[in-house]
Amino acid sequence: MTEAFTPKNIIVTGGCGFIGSNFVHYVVENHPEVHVTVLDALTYAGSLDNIKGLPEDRVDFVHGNICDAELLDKIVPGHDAIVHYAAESHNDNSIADPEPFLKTNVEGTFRLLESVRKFGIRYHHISTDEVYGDLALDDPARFTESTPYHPSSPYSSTKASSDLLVRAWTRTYGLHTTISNCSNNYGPFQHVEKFIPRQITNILSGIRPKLYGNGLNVRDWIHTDDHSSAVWTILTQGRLGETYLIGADGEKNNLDVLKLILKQMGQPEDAFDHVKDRPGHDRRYAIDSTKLRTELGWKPQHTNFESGLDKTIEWYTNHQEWWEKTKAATEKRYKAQGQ
Ligand code: NAD
Ligand code: TDX
Repeated sequence: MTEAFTPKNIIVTGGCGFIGSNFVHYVVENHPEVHVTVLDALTYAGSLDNIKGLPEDRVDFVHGNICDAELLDKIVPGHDAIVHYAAESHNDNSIADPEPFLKTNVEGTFRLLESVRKFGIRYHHISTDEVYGDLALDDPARFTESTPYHPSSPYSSTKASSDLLVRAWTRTYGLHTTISNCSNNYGPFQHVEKFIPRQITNILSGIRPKLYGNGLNVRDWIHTDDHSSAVWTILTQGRLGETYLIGADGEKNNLDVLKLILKQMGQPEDAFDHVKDRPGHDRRYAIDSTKLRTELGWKPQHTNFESGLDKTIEWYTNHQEWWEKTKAATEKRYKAQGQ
């Protein structure tokens, strides 16, 4: 049994992106003894607005790239853990241009591991269920920690590569690490390129929602606050060297999610367009999170998807100034791809 870890001063990489910024908010609200340094390159997916208003004595911001070893030498000493969220995160972008995914997801993780090795601090690695590939729609199986890796896209193959680096550095150099693989997140601050925000902001902008292929692909949805509480639980109570899957039993196909969005936004249920399917589109993801629940006692709190979706729609409706800056460029990119 590993002793509980009580971090005081953590680095959160990618803390200006969707899930990273929600984690920073979660730590500030729930763990007053912890100071956070956000390290973020502010790519198209990151915005300082996502951490605006957080107390300055609790959160510092460093503008920089995780591939920058000299910068890591300067900022890592004095911290007791790195929680690594920074990534190129969008499958469609990885299909159009894989190179930044290799840089950030593989080389960036390598640089962080080398820094963790040099300064002897704790490391938690954020990963995805997509490393396991996909399941058939009629397969009763779900992913577990022992499912073989079988990634399909440039994005998921770079995430799988980064997980394997963490495992190898842990075994070879004895680093103190944990890994989590989570399912699809939803909630506030998610970039408008992703499925749920894209459809909500399309409707708010008078554009018809866009469904890839027949829409029967299944995703296993979890509210981002539940992801945050799970990561905190694993960071502080997880066994070193272990992987934990995070999921909230939220399987739904894309067509059903879209119909729910249309209904909750007062639109006819057929007011959307079918567009070109994603090449190599994974059919179904499904997480079995028994290990995390039984070993560490974690439970998701936001399991009513309709109510979580309603609040998410409300957030985008009330934060137009947050998303409209990136909306036109995102739709232009999709249009060029026939999506
Ligand atoms: P995001 O694209 O919204 O945010 C990524 C953040 O990382 C941005 O703030 C960006 O500026 C920053 N970043 C990118 N490259 C960087 C670099 N080289 N150096 C420093 N900062 C850099 O991503 P997200 O959806 O919040 O995903 C966060 C993490 O969670 C990723 O590791 C992703 O693989 C994982 N994940 C995401 C989901 C999901 O549903 N979105 C599910 C499971 C796991
Ligand atoms: O306009 C769209 N229409 C559509 O039908 C978009 C953007 C997506 N889709 C479909 C594709 C997927 O089946 O919706 C589903 C969800 O798509 P994304 O939001 O792009 O997410 P996904 O590809 O499932 O990956 C997400 O979850 C796992 C995150 O982006 C990853 O970072 C994470 O690892």
